[in-house]
Amino acid sequence: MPTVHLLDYVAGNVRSLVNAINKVGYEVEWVRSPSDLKNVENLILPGVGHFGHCLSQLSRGGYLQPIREHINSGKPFMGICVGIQALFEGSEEDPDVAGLGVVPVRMQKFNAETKSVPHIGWNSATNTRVGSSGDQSFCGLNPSSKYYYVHSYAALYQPDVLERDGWLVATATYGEEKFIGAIARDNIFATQFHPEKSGQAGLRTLRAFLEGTKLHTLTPEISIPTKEKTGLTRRIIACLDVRTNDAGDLVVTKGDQYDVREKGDMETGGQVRNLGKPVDMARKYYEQGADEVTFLNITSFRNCPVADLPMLEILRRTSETVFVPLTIGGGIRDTVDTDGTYIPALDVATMYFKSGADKVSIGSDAVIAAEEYYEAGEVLSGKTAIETISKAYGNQAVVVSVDPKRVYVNSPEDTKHHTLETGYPDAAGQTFCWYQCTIKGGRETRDMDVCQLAKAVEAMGAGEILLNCIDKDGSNSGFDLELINHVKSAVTIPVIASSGAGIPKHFEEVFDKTTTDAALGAGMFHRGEYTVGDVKNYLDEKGFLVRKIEVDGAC
Ligand code: 1PR
Repeated sequence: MPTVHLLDYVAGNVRSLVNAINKVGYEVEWVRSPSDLKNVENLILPGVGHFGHCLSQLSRGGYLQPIREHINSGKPFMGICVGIQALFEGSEEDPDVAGLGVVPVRMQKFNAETKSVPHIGWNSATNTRVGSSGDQSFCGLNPSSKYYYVHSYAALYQPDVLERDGWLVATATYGEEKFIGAIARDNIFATQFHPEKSGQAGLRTLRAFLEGTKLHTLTPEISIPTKEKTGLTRRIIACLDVRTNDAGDLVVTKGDQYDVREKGDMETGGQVRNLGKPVDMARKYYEQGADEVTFLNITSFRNCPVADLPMLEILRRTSETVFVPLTIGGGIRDTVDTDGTYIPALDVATMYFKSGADKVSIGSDAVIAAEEYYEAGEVLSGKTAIETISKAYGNQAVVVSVDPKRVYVNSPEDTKHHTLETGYPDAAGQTFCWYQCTIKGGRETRDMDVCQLAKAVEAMGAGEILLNCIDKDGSNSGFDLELINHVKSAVTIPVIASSGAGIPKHFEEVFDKTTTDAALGAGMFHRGEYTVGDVKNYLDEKGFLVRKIEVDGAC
């Protein structure tokens, strides 16, 4: 296999990138010291997290000048995510830290008053010259393809400024803001999106870079989108609740209101529902077009040494064949290992990131941390799992999974919690309710409502909320639209609607009647009633923008 060098000085969570590079026929060699760069031909600089942290680390390690020399020598260079940002002059995120200054732009934060920030999901990367100078694009990019982005800061696009200097520029639009999604000039190609997480479209760009493909002509049928639809696609997530069944096998299961055991039947009564094997099912959903796959480890595997957690192996194997973002939840907290060793949540998360996870999802621990936050007078401790992990890996890497239950009251004055007036009164005719947070898979209720929790975890640095609803879980009756709008009005970070999806129309409803940023399904996919593709086709017919599955085409 031909080789490519990877400079992973900062993040340490590039397993998916390595897998993607292998998938397109190249082998990775690591840059271990600045002097290695002299002998490198193809160089890839990935990066996640904070601009300042990455650039300072590279500077401290003595890498900045050798990277400049590599670029100036004309040898191929690719930057990914913070790797493209490193090429810029600087960022509002860390104004005192300088970038390499190869590209004369500065980044600024997306406007959070008009939309959720971070910008998470699938968006375009369209050559600004497509349509004006022949239907050409660069480095395998395609105007009808979608790419996976996750960032809060962006280089806003200024027409022709870079093009005048010979740069090829591909842009995406988020709300009212148009920003740079990818750039190329001579030996440089860099993307704000993650090619290794962008399915076949992303693999095509990686291959194009490694094979030295520059401009390519687009075939007419995939050249320019015919409809005026831009921006983030409607993100569809497949969720797999994983646990060991009574025979000790790790299986995908699914509950009704979180009860995952079979009912009634003499043969199966009381057994954990077994709906399939986690790695195989994740791959199936990827092939059906899932935009993300989430694994929730719904039991704690208490007797297992942390380093042997079965979910680590599941992630390692899944990330070999699934090239969309992977989230892992369950047990992300400070832990005492079987031998008595204390393992901070950050170290637990690091193991998952190194095994191929892109995000960790925190449930019970987030509720406890939020309680402490309010007890301390809304002061951050800096020590919680959310804070430590988001500081090290960026906010976008931390999801908080919320498991609320509806509590009815006669009037808002009957509770100190955030209430809403519901269109679905209870049997006693009560028309107000609040949503109570639970921990330990819904087994324990806490004196905190879902909006309090959402606001606290946003303040701590969570990048996204996975909003379940115990009343709706497994009901096939549609999402709890009232709950979703309730939480959306409390935070600016993205919210994933979860629980209750039973038919494709439920996804139309949730995107139509709420401002949710993504929607998640589980049971309807596991039982084989619908595929992810069915949901996307339905949304497409209804005029929603969705990412379509691409077959592996030549660059
Ligand atoms: O508390 O940090 O260890 O995390 C535990 C995680 O496991 C939490 O994210 C919690 O939501 C999850 N969990 C715990 N027990 C259960 C259970 O089902 N007994 N599953 C559980 C939660 C809910 C959803 C489900 C949707 C969609 N699963 O993620 O996939 O409700 O289902 P549907 O489309 O079939 O309605 P910690």
